[in-house]
Amino acid sequence: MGFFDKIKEGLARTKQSMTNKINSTIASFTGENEEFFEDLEEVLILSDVGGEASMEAVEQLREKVKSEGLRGSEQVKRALGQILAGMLGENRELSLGTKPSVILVVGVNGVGKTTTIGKLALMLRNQGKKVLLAAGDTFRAAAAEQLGVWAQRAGADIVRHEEGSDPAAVVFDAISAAKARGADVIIVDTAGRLHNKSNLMNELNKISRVIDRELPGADRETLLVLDATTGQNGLMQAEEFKKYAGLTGIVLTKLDGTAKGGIVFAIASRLGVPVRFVGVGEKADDLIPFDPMDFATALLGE
Ligand SMILES: Nc1nc2c(ncn2[C@@H]2O[C@H](COP(=O)(O)OP(=O)(O)O)[C@@H](O)[C@H]2O)c(=O)[nH]1
Ligand SMILES: [Mg+2]
Repeated sequence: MGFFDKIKEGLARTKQSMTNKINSTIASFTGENEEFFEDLEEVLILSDVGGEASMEAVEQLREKVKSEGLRGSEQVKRALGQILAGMLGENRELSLGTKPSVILVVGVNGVGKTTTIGKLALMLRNQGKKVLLAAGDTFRAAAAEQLGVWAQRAGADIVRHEEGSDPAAVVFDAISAAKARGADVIIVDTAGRLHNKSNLMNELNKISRVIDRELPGADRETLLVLDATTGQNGLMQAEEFKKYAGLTGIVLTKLDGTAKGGIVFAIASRLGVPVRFVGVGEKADDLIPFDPMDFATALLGE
């Protein structure tokens, strides 16, 4: 299945709801008419785009309709697609130039961190990279076991310690192992207990210091995994992590499970951190590199 079809399939629920509503609102366009713009803003807000981003998109559209003299729903739809894509920012690949480089994966419990790491490991393996996973969620033995299953599936190495051990020590050992074995990328899994926020942030800090010290100058990505079905609540978590963990990207999971794909726009406008991948299912190949234009087109497409 092509890349684009996969987005469209993953967005099936969103398309049924958000896309249909946007398209039927656009179909009602009969020239500059305040009611049309209000309806459109409401549809965007109901689709989790968020108040601010919805207002901004509609404002831009209002101006475009006026300045370019747009007529008819096809022209308006094309203009909205460009505006929405523009709001999502530039597409950028992960920087993983150094050997080894590091991907630190953070986020609260249950959002899909471990699953995403498995999918990423497979994607990188398919690009010919040697991948090593660090089982930094030492809170439950089951977490390292789950990561072990993914390591096997993806053909990646794994470094794990006993339940309850220090995650920073796991990362230290993973870095030594990666150097010794010539691994290209280390992907670090972490625990996500937010009920004890300062504890969690301290733990992430300690991991970060170990990476700084053991791999100075190495390329590092810090990806926050967010569950799309949690809607606007997820954004509050994201702001916390942004403050303490210095994010370089977002992975938005479970986009297959929500009718409100608009959360992608709220993330871009509120956080200013680019969405790098979207998860559209539980299988190994259900992770898609995020492309703003493709996403906007798929969202508005037939
Ligand atoms: N439908 C769907 N389920 C997902 C996706 N990503 C992860 N999951 C499921 O979400 C649950 C929690 O995932 P897990 O990786 O253990 O989350 P973690 O606690 O953050 O490590 C599991 O049942 C996963 O299969 C996704 O993109 N779509
Ligand atoms: Mg996990």
